[in-house]
Amino acid sequence: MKKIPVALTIAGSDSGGGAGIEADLKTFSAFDVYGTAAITSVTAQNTKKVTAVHDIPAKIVGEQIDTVLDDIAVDSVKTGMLSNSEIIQTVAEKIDDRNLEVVVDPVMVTKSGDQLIKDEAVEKYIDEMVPRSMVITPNIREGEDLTGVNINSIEDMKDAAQYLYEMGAENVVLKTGDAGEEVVDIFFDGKEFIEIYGEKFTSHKHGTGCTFSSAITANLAKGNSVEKSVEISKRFIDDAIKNGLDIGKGEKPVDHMVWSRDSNEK
Ligand code: PXL
Repeated sequence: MKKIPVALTIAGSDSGGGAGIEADLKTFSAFDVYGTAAITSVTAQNTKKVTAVHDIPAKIVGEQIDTVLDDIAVDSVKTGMLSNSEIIQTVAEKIDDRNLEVVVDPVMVTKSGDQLIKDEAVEKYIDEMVPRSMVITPNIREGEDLTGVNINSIEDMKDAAQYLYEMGAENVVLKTGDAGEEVVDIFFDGKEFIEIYGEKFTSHKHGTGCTFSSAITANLAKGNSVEKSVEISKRFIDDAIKNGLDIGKGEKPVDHMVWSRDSNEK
């Protein structure tokens, strides 16, 4: 019998397949990690827009988490779209009851500009999810919304990362600050700031946040440290964007399977 690391994603479904649960499960598979899923919302979505959102009742979200964890030894957990206060409350309770160490991707707005968290839930998200993050992975806009810090420079990014740490997040990856020709991510673990530079991309960005945080989760499931998981995931997401897929007519998706293909197929 084969032993395989297991990850759980607690997130929304993107019917277009590029982001959300679909991205998470593909990414887990790409790292040879077995994926399990608790679905929080169903979105009707393609690469151009979100046309409908249906939130799953919080009780059913909680049941999915409990039922998976009652039977399956899960090595790592991530959260994505948590659209309303009831779902946030339930997920926070499960994290506490089950002593989960979670990668928190603070999903707020899609690349197509559609909001995935209700206005009423933002304060609750800040209060409940930031302090429960083993790793939190906001982009600049999410970093601003979570902290209230206006981010216009690398120094501002470090201030916002420090602030998120003080709010209770154990590790912060604040993504894609402007660094001229390049972009920079700031990694902060409460001790030192690490600047991670990468290419600036202009297309194939659908699913980047979900895929990056899932890659971190998969690497944690395999027993890698947080810092090593972030470093591998940054190289992975850059390759996934660079080799993005010609799917749809809007913001095209990353290639979650990029590291699993023969190079001559890319
Ligand atoms: O932005 C990330 C994201 C998270 N979750 C779902 C999404 C998206 C983006 O499209 O659709 C379900």
